[in-house]
Amino acid sequence: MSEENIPPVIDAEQKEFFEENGFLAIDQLVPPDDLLPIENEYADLLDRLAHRLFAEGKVSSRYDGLAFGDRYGRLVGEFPDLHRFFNISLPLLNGGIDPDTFRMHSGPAVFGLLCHPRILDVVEAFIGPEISSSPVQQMRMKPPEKDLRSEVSGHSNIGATTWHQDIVALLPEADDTAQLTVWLAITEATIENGCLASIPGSHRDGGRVHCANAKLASEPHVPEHTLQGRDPVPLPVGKGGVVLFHKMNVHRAYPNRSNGLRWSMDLRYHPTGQASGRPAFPGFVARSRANLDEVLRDPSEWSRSWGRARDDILSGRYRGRLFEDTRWADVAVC
Ligand SMILES: O=C(O)CCC(=O)C(=O)O
Repeated sequence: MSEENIPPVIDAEQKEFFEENGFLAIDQLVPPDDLLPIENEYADLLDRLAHRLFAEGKVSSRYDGLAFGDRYGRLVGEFPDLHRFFNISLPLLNGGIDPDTFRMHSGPAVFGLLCHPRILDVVEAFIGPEISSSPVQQMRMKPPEKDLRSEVSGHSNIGATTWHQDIVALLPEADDTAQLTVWLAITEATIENGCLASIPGSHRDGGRVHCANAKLASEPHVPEHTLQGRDPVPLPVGKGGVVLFHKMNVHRAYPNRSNGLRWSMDLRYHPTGQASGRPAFPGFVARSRANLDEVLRDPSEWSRSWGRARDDILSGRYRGRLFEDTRWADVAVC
């Protein structure tokens, strides 16, 4: 689709729809050509990691010559922690951190998408022009579910995502933050390959009980029985499409039942000056009319800020919890 056919901003009807339902799907937003830098950056990263893991004896092959999605699927099948090296956040761990796998990726193509003008135009329509990019963000690269090792299939960065509200992993400091989730499809998202689904209007019901996941504290879920009578709406979007969520909206992602990679980023934004809910991790000012000097334009500085956060956590200089993991559980319901 050519650039001029893509609707540039949110209209009144879309805004009303979001206010009523707590989500909004936009089938096309980022032109697919603008996804080439991230595809190339990740292909290079995968190649480097394939060489390294093979040299270290952690995988049986480099899987040279396979297409990107197949190669990633084969490597993550043998070395499940690989997904952390591709994520755009440090791992959500409140303890038991292993420095070897306490990793992330913060390359310039990621920064380019965090600041993509079309994304920021949409965000501005909802929260105004003083926009901070929240560090509450994830890269989700999901191989076909059938190829996943059972111990990692419950991890939502590579497997299906259970019902949840985005507020659940934020520290209480962000209770009043107007956080907007922008979920971006790097590959087309379909019902078959694991698109999102949302419960319309659920953002108006308040905080819900989220049951703890005994193996993965970062994966609490709203139990299905508390959602009876609420019909979910599947949200397929094209490559470069986005889905917006209010932080109280209940949503999930279906499992990837296709034979190919399902790849997305979830990005979050809030008005500058409000708390992100994850103070250990660095956000930045992505757009401003009032304070142009505060806008971060240097991808290297953004990357260094994550490096400093990692050092602070590993050295023990940062002593707080990295994410909320207990607040929304209720044993009587779970
Ligand atoms: O892509 C996914 O699996 C889940 C994304 C999600 O739940 C979110 O962006 O809040």
